Amino acid sequence: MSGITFTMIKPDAVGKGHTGAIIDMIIKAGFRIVAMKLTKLPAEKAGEFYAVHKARPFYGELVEFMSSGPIVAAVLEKENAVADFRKLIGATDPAKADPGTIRKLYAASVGENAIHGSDSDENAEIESNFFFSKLESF
Ligand code: 3AN
Repeated sequence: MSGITFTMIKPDAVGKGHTGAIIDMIIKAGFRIVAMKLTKLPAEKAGEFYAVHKARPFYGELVEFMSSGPIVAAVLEKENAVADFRKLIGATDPAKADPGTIRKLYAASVGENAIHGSDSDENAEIESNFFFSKLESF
């Protein structure tokens, strides 16, 4: 069954000029881009997006980082999208990410880890709706 996932190429990866290479990997892995935009998150919006992490010690740092520069947000479609995309991006900590994954190639640290991928179908839907109206996807 076809499903969707949501991704953000984070400010570190966009700032270092890795956007094109990462989008190329996503397309070659078989994902269809349903919606995509280059945008910048005000701290307030970044805080809202990561509200589930509010109690974690790194929340302030995460919000500051995610609003520090442009990001690329996208909705991706593929069979088994959530799990397959998590495989493509690799572990949260790039030191533990498998070779050939996006985080292994482009992430510097657990905090500045290049890319986001939804962790469930439910969150994929919520996160996609946070950034895009249904009219913007096709
Ligand atoms: P993932 O992005 O792999 O789902 P989560 O949900 O555990 O990982 O964490 C969300 C985001 O919070 C990560 N992408 C990362 O940017 C940040 N983060 C997670 N753990 C840490 C940490 N120990 N220190 C700083 N930032 C962290």
